Amino acid sequence: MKKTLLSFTLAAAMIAGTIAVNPVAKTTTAEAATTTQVVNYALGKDVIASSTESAEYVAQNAVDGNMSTRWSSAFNDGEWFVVDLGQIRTVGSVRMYWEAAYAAEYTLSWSQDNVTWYDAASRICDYYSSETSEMFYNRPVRYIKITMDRRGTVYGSSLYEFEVLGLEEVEETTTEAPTTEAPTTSQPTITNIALNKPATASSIEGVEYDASKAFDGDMNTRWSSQFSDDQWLTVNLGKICHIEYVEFQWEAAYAAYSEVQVSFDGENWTTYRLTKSHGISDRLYVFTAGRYVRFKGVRRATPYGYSMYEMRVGGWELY
Ligand SMILES: [Ca+2]
Ligand SMILES: [Ca+2]
Repeated sequence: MKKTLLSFTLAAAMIAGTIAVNPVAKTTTAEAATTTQVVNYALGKDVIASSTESAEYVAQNAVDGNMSTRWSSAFNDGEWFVVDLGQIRTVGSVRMYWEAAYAAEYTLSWSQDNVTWYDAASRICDYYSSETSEMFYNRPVRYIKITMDRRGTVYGSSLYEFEVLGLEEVEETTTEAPTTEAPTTSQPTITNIALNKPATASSIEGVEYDASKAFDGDMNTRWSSQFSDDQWLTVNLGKICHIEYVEFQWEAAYAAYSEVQVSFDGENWTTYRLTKSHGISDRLYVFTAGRYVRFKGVRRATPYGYSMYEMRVGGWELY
């Protein structure tokens, strides 16, 4: 018995020796390592929809991982569907892949118990986009609902896929060659890509308050508009950029309600709602791409115009 054990130990030592010098076998030592991956929690989960256009376009098609199948609603505004993730998940973002029949306006809400619901994001899409994303900021979520508040076409609202994304630690498997690992998750550094970029405004209160003052990086200078609600301020980033967020540093004359709009061409705009402001500063995450970014005043907080020391656009240049 003892002799057998010794033989086994020797044999194991010999194998261990082989492992130390054999590069192929060496990868087995990384067995316990973990890596972070993006996971789609909605994939294959239960979905309930308010309607379907026909049996061909059931809601399950929006979470089947197949980009050639889709959910399509009846031809009404206000149609919705709910996906049940099966358990509470830490959700980073939601990504939607739209068929031509898109929603011009939609709301995402979430729940842990399918009873109490919270709004997470609303968006107005002035024109068609094949893909939109909304941040969930790692909320603990089980149910996610999308309501198609307003249709972009005369048809219903139609989604190829509805992804609910989160980050998960997964064990690296030894069968994966290191060279075929997922691309690095490191992203470019976020800077103020609007700094010193050319800007235009609907109006100025006076020559010392021109549009460029909101983009000069100086908190002692500011843009100030004339005294009416319908005013805007646009910056041209010069290149197509990833836009992480838009930030306003307000003077006392702030916007009680305002919108952020993003455009590739300066003519067609996608609108992102801003929640009611209490002044000082606001930051709105948009997670989109574009070249032109516009502050659009909806309602002033004071009898004066809109005035901001700085309008910052956090992101990086794409091309
Ligand atoms: Ca599908
Ligand atoms: Ca300034």
